[in-house]
Amino acid sequence: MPGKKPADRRVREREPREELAPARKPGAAPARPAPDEEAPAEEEGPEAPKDEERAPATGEAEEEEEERELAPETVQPEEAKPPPAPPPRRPRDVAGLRKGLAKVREPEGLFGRLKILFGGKKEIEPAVAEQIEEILLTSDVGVKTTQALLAEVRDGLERRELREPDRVWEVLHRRAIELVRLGGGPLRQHGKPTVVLLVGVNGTGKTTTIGKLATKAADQDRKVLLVAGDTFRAAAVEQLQIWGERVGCEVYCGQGGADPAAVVFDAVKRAVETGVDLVLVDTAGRLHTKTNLMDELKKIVRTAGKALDGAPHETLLVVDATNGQNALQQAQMFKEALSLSGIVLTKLDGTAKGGTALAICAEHGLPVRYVGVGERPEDLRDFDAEEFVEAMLGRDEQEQEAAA
Ligand SMILES: Nc1nc2c(ncn2[C@@H]2O[C@H](COP(=O)(O)OP(=O)(O)O)[C@@H](O)[C@H]2O)c(=O)[nH]1
Ligand SMILES: [Mg+2]
Repeated sequence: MPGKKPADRRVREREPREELAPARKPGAAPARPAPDEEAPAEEEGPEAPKDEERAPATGEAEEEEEERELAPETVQPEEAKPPPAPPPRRPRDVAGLRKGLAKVREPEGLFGRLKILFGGKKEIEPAVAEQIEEILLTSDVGVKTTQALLAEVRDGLERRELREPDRVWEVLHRRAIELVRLGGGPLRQHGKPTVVLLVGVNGTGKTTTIGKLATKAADQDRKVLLVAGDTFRAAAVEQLQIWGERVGCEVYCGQGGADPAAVVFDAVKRAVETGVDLVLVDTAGRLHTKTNLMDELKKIVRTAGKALDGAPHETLLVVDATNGQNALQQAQMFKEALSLSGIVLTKLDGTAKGGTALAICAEHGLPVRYVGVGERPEDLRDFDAEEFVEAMLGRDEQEQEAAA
């Protein structure tokens, strides 16, 4: 069997932690295997166990009661479900996040432009709705989401029930929170090991996010394994190895050009044997072969499930906030092929627009789980709807007092 050797293994032995991060609350929706897959053909599975060990196709997933306790809150926007309870929260740090979103708050940014528009006005005229719309549309909020965000303001202004700038801010703020509050929360331990797949097009920040997530997990004394599922680009493997060294965790790589699904299968097996808590799988964003990227990713998903029942427990789509409408299209494309459990929105420090988070949440029903606000390991922040909207659209206390 080719591609079985962990080419570069750098291990810093850690005492496995007694207790892992608590499992998700019971009753959360189960992790779903990739949608619309028929029973996968077995020919390509590396040393794959046969059918009975395989993760079921979507149609069978409803019967999987036993998995529910540890399963994530996979978002299924089409189904009517009660809103998930918010996960346990760390203290909010609006000021900290605001530093990362500094561009959004500059005069040419989303917040900055709204602030200028509202500035000094005692009363907002109905016609101002058009200007708010223009600002939202040019800030990557997207057409549908802009309408959703603005409907109540527009209506209120037209009826003259809404006149004061303070109240208009309030409504926008509240609607924005409602749009992005999808109850994702940070990664949870779904069992040992928990396998997480990161997908997304090239350059969005998958490998960097893996490094950041590994740093967080290692800081909590969790044993991490990084897996190089992008086997065709030597640079991709090297980049992951650098993160492995930095974090002090093992990196599992196949031989150059090995079948990524085979590498993932072996890596997950190894993680089970060596008591790893968290497996983070890096994947390709574009292929240098004729294989279709989505087919390859689906195969990785199937193979992970053969190596460990329920794996991958989460599949995160990494999206670059500076990509605007492209980010929305990427979400659509990946959502159609894979069962995504959420979004990592990167490079928010690099955009004055900032509307991508609102648009992805509102249009795709995918919860943002983390936001990237820089290249350092500590620049990955857990996403919290209130904190995010307050950091982006919240006014300074001084301003509010001045307006009162
Ligand atoms: N400013 C900024 N840069 C980022 C962030 N996340 C990733 N990057 C940078 O984006 C580039 C591409 O990231 P990489 O992880 O290689 O993307 P991949 O191709 O998806 O694996 C690198 O230069 C990263 O340092 C972020 O949140 N903010
Ligand atoms: Mg990469």
